Amino acid sequence: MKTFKNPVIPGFYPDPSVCRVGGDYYLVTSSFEYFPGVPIFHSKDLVNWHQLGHVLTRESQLPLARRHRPGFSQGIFAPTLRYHNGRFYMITTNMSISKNFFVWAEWPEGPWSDPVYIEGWEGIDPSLFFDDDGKVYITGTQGFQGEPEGIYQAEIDLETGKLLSERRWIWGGTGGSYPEGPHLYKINGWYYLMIAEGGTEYGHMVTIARSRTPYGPYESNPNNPILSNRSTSKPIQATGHADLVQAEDGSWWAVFLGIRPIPFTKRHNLGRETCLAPVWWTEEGWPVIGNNGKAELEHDAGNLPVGEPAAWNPRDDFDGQELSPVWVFYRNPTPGSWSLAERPGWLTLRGQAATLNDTGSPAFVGRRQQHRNCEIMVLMEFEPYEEGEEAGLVVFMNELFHYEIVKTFEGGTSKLVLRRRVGSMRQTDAEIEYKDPAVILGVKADDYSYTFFYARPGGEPVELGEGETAFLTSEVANGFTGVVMAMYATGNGKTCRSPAHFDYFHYRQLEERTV
Ligand code: 6LW
Repeated sequence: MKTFKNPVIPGFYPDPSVCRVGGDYYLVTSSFEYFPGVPIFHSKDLVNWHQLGHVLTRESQLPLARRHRPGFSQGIFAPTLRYHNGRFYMITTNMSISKNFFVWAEWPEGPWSDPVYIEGWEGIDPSLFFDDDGKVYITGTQGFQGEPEGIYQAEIDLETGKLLSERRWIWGGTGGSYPEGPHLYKINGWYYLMIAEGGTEYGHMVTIARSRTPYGPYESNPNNPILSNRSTSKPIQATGHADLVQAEDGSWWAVFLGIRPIPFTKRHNLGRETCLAPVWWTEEGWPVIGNNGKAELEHDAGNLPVGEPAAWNPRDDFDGQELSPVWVFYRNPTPGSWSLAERPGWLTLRGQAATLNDTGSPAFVGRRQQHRNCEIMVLMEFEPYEEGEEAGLVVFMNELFHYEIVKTFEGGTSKLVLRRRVGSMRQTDAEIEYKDPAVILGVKADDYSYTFFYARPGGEPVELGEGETAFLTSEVANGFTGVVMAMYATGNGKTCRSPAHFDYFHYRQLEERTV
């Protein structure tokens, strides 16, 4: 029996939405305040995914200026991806401006259109459904000012982005909190409305209802939820927010988010990850996801043409003209804050006034931590000679929760410093004088700690200290993201005179890729 392992896309890739075009599958996920936004992946087998790039690559598509207090994810919430009549549509919410919009493209690699904002449509988690009669429905999570919470729907004209009908409440779920994340499908003459309930934490679940007409009345599946790992001791928890797709052989599959708590804890640092499970249909015509409604680390792959995973490339030498799509900025990057051209073969960061603690955009190029056990290492050249200039490596959850190992210029001398911020608690863990321009900085992650080290090029690594993984978890730090490991620089209130150059970023897995 051929099997596959979950998560199929490890690391913070939540709220997956999938569509199939012939033998090709495409998938998008949420990206919150990271830029570019909405990573888009391609697969031939639903199991091995290759990132094509991002859907939202221009600031005009994704303004991320922060309006609210720190520590809470804004930006892009749950997107939906659909293909219709030669066009891909991606619809989502930008929480930084509280607007719903869609973009479209003829090719998944882009170029994607400018955003079409949907006036009169509020809330989150918008989804599109193309009916056989040519009508297009927008379905989303709403319920304001005394209205019942739940799923609302209207007809929409995708050429103009205008609503063609009144919005109507169509279902409130089965009584769980936060009925949200709807997707509508037409299967065998039924309209199926699948949603998430219970909140995106440990009570998360997927429920479904059906009707003969798009607006209902929706009849709830008597066997809801069709997926939930709540109240189990399974290694994958918080499963929910699913999307269905049918393979060419007629089999059905669901992608959904799940978390892998740190063993023996109820905390997770890698964010919500993209998982896959087979879907079965009961005789009464209701779908059941996974192992009788439970998601496992390993599932039967059925007839999926599962290929070999691509070899993991541990190292980026920054030799290309463009950054690989694995890299993201925190909010819209400030022009001049990064460059691959300034020193060819190196990534150059120029520290801005914004620090890691601000709601602006620091000079920051990072990638998701995708494995609980891994090691990252960079070779940095940085010669600060103005007070407060610093550059280094950060293990980042949000601006209130991060640990960093940096080279900085303080009190007239340059030093290596290890420090942490855990909410309002800030601490310097280690400080040593370090004058050489070049330094190797590294972090080794395991289930319970991040261990920081440095080395002189050609020298032995020296440990500077460690910090708990527990504080860099969603349960402690809030928000909807997972840990991002980044190179960064800051002038602590002004632009740095000295650039920081990174020769490579090495990311080594210390465990099997998907376990
Ligand atoms: C998303 C909502 C949810 O909009 O979390 O898990 C929110 N589900 O549907 C952010 O990811």
